[in-house]
Amino acid sequence: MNTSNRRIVALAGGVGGAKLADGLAQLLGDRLVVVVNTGDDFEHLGLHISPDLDTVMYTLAGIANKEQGWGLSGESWTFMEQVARLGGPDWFRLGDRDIATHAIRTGRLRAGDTLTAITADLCRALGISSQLLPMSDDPVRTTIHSRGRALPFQDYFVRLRCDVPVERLSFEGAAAARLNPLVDAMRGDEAPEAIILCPSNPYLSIDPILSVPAMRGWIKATGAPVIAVSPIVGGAAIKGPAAKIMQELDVQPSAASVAAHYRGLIDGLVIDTVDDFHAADIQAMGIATNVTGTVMRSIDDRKTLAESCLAFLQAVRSRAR
Ligand code: FO1
Repeated sequence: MNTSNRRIVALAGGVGGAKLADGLAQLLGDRLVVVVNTGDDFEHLGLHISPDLDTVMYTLAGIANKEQGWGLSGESWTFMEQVARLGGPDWFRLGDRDIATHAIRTGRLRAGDTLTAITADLCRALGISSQLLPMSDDPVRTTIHSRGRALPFQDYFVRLRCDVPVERLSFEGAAAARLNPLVDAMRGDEAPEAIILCPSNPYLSIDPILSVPAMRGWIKATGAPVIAVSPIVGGAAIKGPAAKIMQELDVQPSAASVAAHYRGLIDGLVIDTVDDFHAADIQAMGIATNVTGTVMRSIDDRKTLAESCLAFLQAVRSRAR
């Protein structure tokens, strides 16, 4: 039984990350801080869109569209129908109710509020007790380099449906981006008890967070045990292009490759039971393993995986002592 009141930090991007964050939120409530990727953010139809912040926010609020993997459940699309009728860009679809989030966020950003403050207010309005923090209040934009072209993230992901080979990724603006001040403040007595890298795409969702220059130093300085959950199960991604990108970058899509990707940063990796045979190789990298079911089909699965992560963190921590 964990009786500590210290916070647990989860790093998360899209759907997989949001699901585990939800499981952790069910167990931890206001002890959970989710640091969210904003490398996917962009401006569309004059609105500032923060897809990963919204995916995590809607998931924790229980209002996410589960089939689609983004946006709100029970959504209507009259705005998009009219955009299409007027000949506007309709490749990136904004639902009628979803637009309320983007309009409020955009207006407040233009008035000088920070993404952190706006996110906190949106979460409060949606009854979320966990804290969601953008990785930085400064702009960082994930860019895909393919066949001599530099593609903004949503062009690659939505407009081109990831159907071009990834040769390299860059995170524009990262060099100048400051760590979210509320993350930076979690030091000393306020340092988190543990850090969890959610089963988000390592290249598209977690690397942008780690690209913020002060992020890795902050993680080390907390002294907290760090674990990750592999988003690669049986050589394939549960959702999204992670395995495809790994192949394009000449990396074998496997849980062992995820361990190698995070080597030096993580103390432990949660892998699926079907990947049990990778455990010895991962342990040889100095990374502890926890083999369990990692595919989250139901809301209960999210909580079960979160429980397994918290138990694993206890074991990793006592190993380090
Ligand atoms: N993903 C799509 O595949 N098609 C869309 O039209 C789309 C619209 C959209 C609108 C708001 C939002 O917050 C997310 C949206 N997404 C859409 C998802 C998003 O592009 C990606 O899932 C993430 O950026 C990757 O994590």
